[in-house]
Amino acid sequence: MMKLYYAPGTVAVASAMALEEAAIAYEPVLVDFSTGAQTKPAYHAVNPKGRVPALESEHGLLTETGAILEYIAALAPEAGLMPTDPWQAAQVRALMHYLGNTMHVAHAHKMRGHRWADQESSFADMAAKVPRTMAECCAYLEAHVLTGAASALGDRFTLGDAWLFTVCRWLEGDSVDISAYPKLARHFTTIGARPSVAVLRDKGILP
Ligand SMILES: N[C@@H](CCC(=O)N[C@@H](CS)C(=O)NCC(=O)O)C(=O)O
Repeated sequence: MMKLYYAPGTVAVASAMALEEAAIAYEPVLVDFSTGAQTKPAYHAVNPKGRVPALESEHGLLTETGAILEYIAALAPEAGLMPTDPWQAAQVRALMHYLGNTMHVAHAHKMRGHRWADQESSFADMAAKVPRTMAECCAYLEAHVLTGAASALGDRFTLGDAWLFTVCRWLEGDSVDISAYPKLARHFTTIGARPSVAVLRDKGILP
């Protein structure tokens, strides 16, 4: 059985949600951020990046949310987590790349400023800007990306929905009021009501 290394509420939630939606059995393995487990040699022996998620498969370790999600979708095509139409699939990937490369990075400036700077004053400056950069991302998604009724981009749940839901859970902590973005708020509520989300709560993957 595959193992998913996760910490509750992190971007690893998207991978866990995809596994649940694909009905793929997996063993969740907690990486306890409260003790800094992700920085310790024991976890670095598993994932030298010191990050979650990491998916241990029979072939070896897979990291990066985008790669993990696509792997899960490919393992369970019957779950329809990625559209078969090339253009629609590309739209889902465009959303996923935006979430990973822009929005997650903007969010990380609140708690992880040490990745980019050394001085305390730099951390404060970076953290102070997070509500604005995250709000700008929300405004962009609201105006230019969210076109679907039941999901972000259409009528079917896709990998993009799992990742978008995961990132939107961070908005309150980033002092962004999701209700200012009606399509995003509706998406958050709709996806949050899925049975897979309840399962993640039961398993402690979603706080
Ligand atoms: N590009 C990676 C980013 C993974 C990442 O940064 N995960 C965060 C949690 S949301 C983490 O493990 N942080 C631990 C740390 O910075 O110490 C992905 O999308 O999977």
